[in-house]
Amino acid sequence: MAKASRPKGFDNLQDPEQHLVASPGGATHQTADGAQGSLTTNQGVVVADNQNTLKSGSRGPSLLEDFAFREKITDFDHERIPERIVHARGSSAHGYFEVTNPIPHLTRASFLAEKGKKTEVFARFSTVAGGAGAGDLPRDVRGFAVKFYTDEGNFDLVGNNIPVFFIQEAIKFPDLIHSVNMEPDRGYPQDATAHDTFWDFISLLPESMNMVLWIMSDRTIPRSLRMMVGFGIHTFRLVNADGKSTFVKFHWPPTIGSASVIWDEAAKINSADPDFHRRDLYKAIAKGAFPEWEFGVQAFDEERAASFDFDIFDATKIMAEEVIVIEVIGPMVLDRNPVNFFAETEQAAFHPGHVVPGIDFTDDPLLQGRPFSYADTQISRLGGANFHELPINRPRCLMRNLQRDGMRRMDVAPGHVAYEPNSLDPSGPRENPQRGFRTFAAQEGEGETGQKLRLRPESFADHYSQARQFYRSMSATEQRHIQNAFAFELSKVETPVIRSRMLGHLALVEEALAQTVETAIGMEGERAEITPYQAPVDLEPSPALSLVGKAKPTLKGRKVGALVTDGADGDRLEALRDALEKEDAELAIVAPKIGGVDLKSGKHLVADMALSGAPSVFFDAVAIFASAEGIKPLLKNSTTIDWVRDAFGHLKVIGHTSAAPLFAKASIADDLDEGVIELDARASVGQYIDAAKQQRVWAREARLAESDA
Ligand code: HDE
Repeated sequence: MAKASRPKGFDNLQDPEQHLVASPGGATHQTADGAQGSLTTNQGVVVADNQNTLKSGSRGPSLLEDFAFREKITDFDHERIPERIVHARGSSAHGYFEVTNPIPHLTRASFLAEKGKKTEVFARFSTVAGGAGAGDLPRDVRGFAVKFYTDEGNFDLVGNNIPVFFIQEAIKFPDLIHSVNMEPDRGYPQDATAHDTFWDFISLLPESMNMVLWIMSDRTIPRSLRMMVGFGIHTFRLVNADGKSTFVKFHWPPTIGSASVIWDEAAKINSADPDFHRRDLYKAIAKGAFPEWEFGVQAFDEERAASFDFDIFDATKIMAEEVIVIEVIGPMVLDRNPVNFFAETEQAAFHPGHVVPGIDFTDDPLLQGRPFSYADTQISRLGGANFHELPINRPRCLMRNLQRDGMRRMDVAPGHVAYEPNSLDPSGPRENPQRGFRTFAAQEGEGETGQKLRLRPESFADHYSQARQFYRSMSATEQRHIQNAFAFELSKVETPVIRSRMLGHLALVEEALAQTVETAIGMEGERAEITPYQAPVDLEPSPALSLVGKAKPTLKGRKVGALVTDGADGDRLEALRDALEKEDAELAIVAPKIGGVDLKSGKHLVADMALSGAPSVFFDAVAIFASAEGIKPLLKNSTTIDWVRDAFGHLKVIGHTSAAPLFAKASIADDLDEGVIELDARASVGQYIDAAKQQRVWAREARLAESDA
């Protein structure tokens, strides 16, 4: 902002030598002289005094006449709108989707069919269970909702970061959500599945077993929203210009790879920084490290669909990548933060019923229930049917129709008629059979079609085989994490019969899993016997399901924390910084005090974070740059000991200079392994980078587990 246009009084706030003088009202006065910087009421009246209410005498009662005060407080009183009934806590960003490999053979949707076409998008990521102010790292599914503002209307793909769902039928959704929500009599837990009502419901719902295996895996504690895979879940239908239909599943793998935190980290991050994911997304975009995904589809025709050993309309099942490959259509890049959280993130109205020509529904009974629900909820959340007029929800293409009026209508519709057909307004909007949305004329089912039935098809009845396949596709580490997650969650369940029922289900998934969990929670021999409707079969494992197996060796978008003491060797630190920059990774300097440290060279190093507010759980890998003298005060400090012990226990690569006394204090000196690297020469920086690119020292976990046993 040019200095001249800055409101008078701001200058002293920019001045490091500032000297603020308070008024009797307590505030430092900031006033404007021209109309430009003036504060006004909603009616545009310039406010002369924003510090004091109108009173009868300076110490007398306030006057009702003070319209500026009343307006300000009334606005404030009504600032909140109802939060979303699910997915209340979310973070979002703007960006674009660009077609690099068009799919006109599959769809006529222009935003997918034309090479080079760029479409504006708005993506919102969310947790499901917690309220808008809950923490970012509970064990929970993450929402992955994207609004594509296409030139043929808005398409909303409202997905999750897990490719299957808990239930097969829309009518069960309120029950599912009521079971996971805080328990109605006691009002807790705020955002966790680890409680009786959730596991009671799940243990009575065999169709949820596949999803339950996924949510007990590390997918539900993502390292970053930028590193989550998105899935459309349902089978959708694409229709090309010749009217040919193809089934698809939508996918968004992140280009920097997918990664999760460890459960102990999740708990610690949630308390040290409940906004960990939101902050990470915002900061990455602000500094130009734009999150990116490859948007693609698994496509298959009706004939192929009939050959699978599960029903493609059953949302509790995955389509293995080994069976149908993902065809990448192009990148989705998020390159702009919202300007106003409320106007954009809070007021965004996603809706699976928002489809464009070339994209169509299928008979998945879960998908069928969604288009009704999403419009309905916006009416109470956003105060009426005109939510499409809010800037974040408006289509970017021309929108004209004869729908009128209603609460909060903002458009001023011109014209004499609001009906069709009409002869009075020949230039008014008319249907367009060529360009318009036409529902695909699907041949509905066989046999039972035409009868009104409340029935679940037999083809939806295998509830355990894919859960078993998921478990068997995991690495040993991932299997251990699933076992631990079940043990943790079931230990929080207070009613023993619920635990017994879950053990019975786990035995149907995998006997060894049930046994490990049983032992871990001390309930050997207390398993309920469950007779499945359909006995599970052994499916081929799908290696693509393992996050660890699929991890990319990269540091791109990752954050390394360097704990630096007074007297540390700055050259080593700079060598690491250079190497990390080449990998597109970030280095954060953590110092005992936020004021920074004095390096060996005498140079002062400014800190990014103070040790007390930057536990090592914030970082993907760490380094310690110490000096023999500088480390001494830290040896007496439990925060430092925790920093190092946690970094080691969370399987991080640790680079260091002169940190041996700290390892001894943290009781890890005897366990140091290939992931602890002394940064004594330039070559060792390369070694550190190679090790850190592997994300974690997984072998350490097995070793530590063994030594614990
Ligand atoms: Fe949603 N869901 N849902 N859902 N859902 C909502 O809509 C609902 C389902 C998902 O960032 C609500 O605007 C029903 C599956 C996401 O704003 C509500 C059923 C999947 C978001 C609603 C489902 C989702 C929502 C709450 C069973 C994964 C957040 C506020 C038929 C594919 C979108 C709102 C955002 C939000 C209802 C099932 C994902 C109440 C009835 C399956 C990511 O309308």
